[in-house]
Formats: sequence, C-alpha cells, structure tokens
Amino acid sequence: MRRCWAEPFKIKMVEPIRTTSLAERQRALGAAGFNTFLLRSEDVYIDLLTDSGTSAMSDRQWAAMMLGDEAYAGSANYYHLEQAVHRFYGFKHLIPTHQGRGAEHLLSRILIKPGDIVPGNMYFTTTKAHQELAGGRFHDVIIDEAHDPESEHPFKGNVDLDKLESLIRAAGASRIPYLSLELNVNMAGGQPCSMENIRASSELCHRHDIKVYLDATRAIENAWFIKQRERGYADRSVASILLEICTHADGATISSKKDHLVNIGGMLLTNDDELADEARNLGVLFEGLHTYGGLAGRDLEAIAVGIAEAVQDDHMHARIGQVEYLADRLLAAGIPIVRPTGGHGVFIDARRFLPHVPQQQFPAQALAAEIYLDSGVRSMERGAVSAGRHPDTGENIMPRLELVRLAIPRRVYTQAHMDVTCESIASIYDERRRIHGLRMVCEPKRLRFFQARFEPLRDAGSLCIASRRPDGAASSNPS
Ligand code: PLI
Repeated sequence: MRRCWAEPFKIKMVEPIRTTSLAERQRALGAAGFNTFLLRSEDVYIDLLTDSGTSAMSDRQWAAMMLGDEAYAGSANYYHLEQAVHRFYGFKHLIPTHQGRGAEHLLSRILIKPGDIVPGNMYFTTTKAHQELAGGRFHDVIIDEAHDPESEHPFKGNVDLDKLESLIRAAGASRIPYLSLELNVNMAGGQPCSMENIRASSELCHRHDIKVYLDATRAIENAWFIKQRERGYADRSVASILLEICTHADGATISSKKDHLVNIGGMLLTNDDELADEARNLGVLFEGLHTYGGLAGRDLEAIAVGIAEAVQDDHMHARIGQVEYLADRLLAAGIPIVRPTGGHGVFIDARRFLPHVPQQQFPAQALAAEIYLDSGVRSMERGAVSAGRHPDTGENIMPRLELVRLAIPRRVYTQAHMDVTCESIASIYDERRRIHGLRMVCEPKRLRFFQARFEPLRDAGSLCIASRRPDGAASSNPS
C-alpha cells in the first residue's frame, strides 16, 4: 500500500487571513480593473498569485537574520552566501542582486549586442524583456510538446536540439551570445529538463563557442524531477543532481525568491572571470556594491540558510507533493490542467475550460477574475496578456498556451486550503458557459500583464457566476 507523506515541519507562527463577502470582492475586482495583480492582498483569501517571495522562512532563517552584518562593504553574510553557492551550485563567482531580474539585466547588458539572437527554452517575461532592452531577440527552441498542455512528455522543458542547430546554422554562432536555459520552465507549467538534454544542449553550444547560462531560479525543483523521472538518478540526492546540472553551464541567473525560501534576493553566478569583473562593476550602478547587490546583510544570510534547506530531499518531496495533491484533486473533478503536473503550481488550460471565449478576449484573464470572485482565491494569467506584443510588428502575440496559474507558495498553505481552491474551481467549471471575455482598456508599454486594466465584454454581473447562486455567495468562502 502507498503510504501517506507529511510536511517535514510543524507550524510555530500563524498569520491570519481574511474572508470577504461577494460584494466586497466585486468592488475590489472592479477597482483592480479585473487584473489580479492590482488587487490589494488584504482582499485576498488564499493567495496563489505567485510562488515568488511568498515562502515561509524557517526558524533557522529568522535566527540567521539576527546575524546580519550590515557593513556597506565586505559583509560577513556575503562570504557565507558565497560558501553556500560554491557548495551547492559549484560556480566560481557570486554577484548578488536585488532579485532575479537584476541579474538578467546585468547578464543581458554584458553579453548581448544589438541584432543578437538569444535562444531559450520558452520565454520568461522579465528575461525576454531584458534581452530585448539590450537589443537582442529571443528565439524559442523548446520541444513542441511544451506547447501542448495535454502531452505527457516527462521533460517538457527540454531544448529541441534540431531547432537549436538550425538556428546556429541560419544565424551564425557569432550572433548568438548564449543559450538561455531555464530549468523547470515556468511558462510551460513548471516543466523540467532532463540531465541528458541539459548535457547535450551544452555540448552543442560549446562546440560552436556559444555560452550556456541557466535560469536556475527553480533548478532545485528541476533536480527533484530528474530524481523522479530520469533513469539512473533515483538513488541520487537532489543536492548532487543540482551540482551535476551546473557543471554543464558557464553560469546562471537566479531569483532567490523561489527555490531559496526567502522573500527577496537574486544572484548572477559565473565561472567567467572577465564577465564577473564586468558584472561587479556594472552592478555598482544598478544594484549596489558587489558584496551586497541591493540586499541587506540579513537577507544574504537568510538566502545562505535557505539554499541548504531547499536541497533537502524531504523538503522537495513535500513541496512538489502539495502541488500534486491539488493537481490530482482538480483532475478528479474533470478540470483541464497542464500535464504532467509541474513544480511550482497547477496551470489550468483556459482554452479547454472556456472554449467559447476567443483568445483575443483573454480567456485566462477572465477565468482568473472569476475564480477570485467566487472564492477570494488569487491566481494569475499566463497567456496572451503575459505574452505581450511582437517587438518588431507590434502585433499581439497569441501563444498556444492560454493558462491560469495557481502557484503554490512554499511552506505556507495546508491541504485544506488546496481543497477550498479545488472546490471553487470545480463549481465554476460546472457553470463555465456563463463566463464572458474581457477587453483591455489600459495597456502599459512593458510587461503589460502587471498593470493592464480590463473591462468585461458583457455587464460585470454576467462575469460573476457566484452572484447567480441562490444564496448569492461563493460556495467555498461563505461569509
Ligand atoms: O521576480 P524576480 O525578478 O526575482 O525574478 C524574475 C524571474 C526570472 N526567471 C524566472 C523563471 C522567473 O519565474 C522569475 C520570476 N517569476 C515570477 C515573479 C513569477 O511569479 O513566476
């Protein structure tokens, strides 16, 4: 018989959360322009907007924060973090940054020349934006299965080596500064890369003198999937798999706000002495001195402890196990989600959930709004709004994946919160025909999904299934 698992921690401190009435949520959503990013968190019941910076820190991390050495230069905490990075990632140089996009900015500015092409295994919003800001163009080389939410491929984050080779042949290696290799690809649904593919992609690039930079933001979650799914790794520790992944790359950018179990921070890691010097120098302009990078000493210390906790197999078992628990419940209720279940959240396939809403009417955005109205659960659109416009033509990009992401913060919510979330989505699914699309009425120039505003294409009441229920309230959040 398969035995249950439980989290490898107990709860020492709790943070109250507020339930709201349907009328309050309608008001809040209207004020937010139907964009869940613009909601106030005090109006949210269960916050699955992101797993970024939302982790619960351990007692050891909080204790470590009291050891903050707030020296402007040469803080002891920087050297502790450097030791953790050497031990767990193996790269030679650490340049701390305020968060992941700070590291992306430095790397893009240093390596990309105008007209360059940066291949990547699907785009991430901030990564692509910094590549474009530096004059480059992103080119997708992920395998086709990644764009198919129903494909059960175990490593949907993999690079398609033929696509990469064709690009090198067509563009010329000199126009390709590096391969941007994301681990546990966020926009594909938290999908991992296999070690075999990481190794082969790296060999192909290095044969052509092209560097390989990882987006190692969720590399530890990727290592867990290699342990679970790739032959030869079942008996290896997550920590040893992580180290092996990093041997194939020249460096990495990391947002510490995910895997590292902290609320702020990031880093650029590299084995390249020259690039490290340049990044330290440029970092002074944009981040802060190279031993703090926009962070307090206490933040650096919390990251060092967080990395050591994140690579523990039992932590990763519970972390991914909770995501799988929600996914399995949603599947049992017939909800179309991206398969196989990914690392940091469950992604609902809005195309199949709302087949009557055309993509130009932003079905994933409308569904995220509806889930909030129903139960106060906050999710995020990952579809046409997030994809933005083509940098050359200005046309809206219409990605094949039109998803609503339920990202699970680490060590924060219980199984009961997952049950409430599932019930809300299942009840909406039963009445999905009543959901209508949205029109974008305010579109910021960059990363529009953060601040765009929308209006319902029909009156707001028609968007809100909950208001049509006899009790006029959401089933799972009855206040
Ligand atoms: O939010 P930052 O600047 O610390 O990190 C940017 C970033 C880079 N790469 C990847 C794969 C990310 O997922 C990422 C940030 N992700 C966010 C904010 C998210 O909600 O997924």
